[in-house]
Amino acid sequence: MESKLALQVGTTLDRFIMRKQEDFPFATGELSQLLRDIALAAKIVNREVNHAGLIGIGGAYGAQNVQGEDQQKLDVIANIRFIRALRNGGEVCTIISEEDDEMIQTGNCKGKYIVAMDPLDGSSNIDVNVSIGTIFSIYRRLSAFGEDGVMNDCLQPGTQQVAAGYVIYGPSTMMVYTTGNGVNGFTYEASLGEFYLSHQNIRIPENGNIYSCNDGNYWQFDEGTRAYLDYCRKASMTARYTGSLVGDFHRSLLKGGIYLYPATGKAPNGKLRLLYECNALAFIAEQAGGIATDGKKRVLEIQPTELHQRLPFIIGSKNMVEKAHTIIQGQAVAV
Ligand code: P6P
Repeated sequence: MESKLALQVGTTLDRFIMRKQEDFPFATGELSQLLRDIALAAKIVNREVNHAGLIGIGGAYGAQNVQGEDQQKLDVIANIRFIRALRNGGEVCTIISEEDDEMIQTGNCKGKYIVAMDPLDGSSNIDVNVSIGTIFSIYRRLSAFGEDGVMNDCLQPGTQQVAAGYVIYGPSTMMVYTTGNGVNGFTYEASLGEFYLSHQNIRIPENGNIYSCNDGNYWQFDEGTRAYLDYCRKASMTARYTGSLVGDFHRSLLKGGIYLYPATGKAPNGKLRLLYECNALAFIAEQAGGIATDGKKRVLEIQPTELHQRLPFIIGSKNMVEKAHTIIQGQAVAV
C-alpha cells in the first residue's frame, strides 16, 4: 500500500522512513530507528573517508582480520563507528561483522534485531581514491528477548532479511536500501548533514552491456565461466571492474550489467561472504527486478552454516544472469 502522501525526490531519508512506516500500521518504530542509526554511522564514516589522506588514517592498520586480509585503518574505524551507533541505538542485540571473528553482543538484550555488516568493503581502494562501501543486512532475532542473541539468530537465510542496503562512498555518497517494498537511493548533502531521496523505486534494466569480473583469474575459473567470459568478449561487451563490490554492483543496478566472483583455485568456495556481502545485495537486486545466485542456486535461499562462509557470486540484470547460467552450465554454445 503506497504512503498516503506522495514522496518526492528531495524528501529526506528521515521523512521517507517515517512516511514508509505509516504503510505498516503495526510498526512500532524500532526498524525505522535502526535505519536512522545506520545512516548516522554512515555520515560519520563518510567524513572520515573523505579526508583519510589528510589526517593520516589511510593505509594499512598493521593487522589482519579474521579473513586473513590486511586491515586498513579505515576498516577498523568504520567497524568501531557502526558498532557504536548500533549499540547506542538500542535496537540491535547482536552484530556480525567482517572485521570480527565472533558475534558481537551489544548488551541490548531487548533489541529485536540482528545486523550483519561489512563496515567498509573494498578498502584496499581507499588509498587510490576509488569508491568503497558499507553493506548491511537486518534480521529479526529468533531467540527470546532479554538475552544475548545466539548463533541461530545469525544463521538465517537471506529470505528472512527485513531490510538490507549499502552505502557507497564515491563522487557522491549514497545510501541505497530496501525493506522488501522496492529499492530507493538517497544522496548525502554533507553541508546539510542529510540524505535526500534521489533515486526513487530503482529498477535494474533487464539487459545490459557491461560485465564485471576479475579477468586476471581467467585461467583459475572453470571451463563454463571461461566460456561465458569468451562470450562477453566476442559480443564486444564492455568490461568494468573496480575491485569494490559495492561500486561494481551499484553501476549494474543503475545501468544494467552483471558482476561475477566465481570460484577460483585460490578461493575454491568463492571470495565473497554470504552473510554480510551477498545476501544484502541479492535482496536489493531481486527487489529491483534482478537475479543473484551462486552460479546455480538463488543466494537468498542458501542456509548459512558459518558466520563467514563464502560462495561463488553472480548478480545483476535478469537476462544477463540467465544467459550466464546457460553458458556456464554448458547448456548453450557460446557464440
Ligand atoms: P579481487 C574487496 O576485497 C572485495 O571483497 C570486493 O569488494 C571486490 O569486488 C573483490 O573483493 C575484489 O577481489 O580478488 O578481484 O581483488
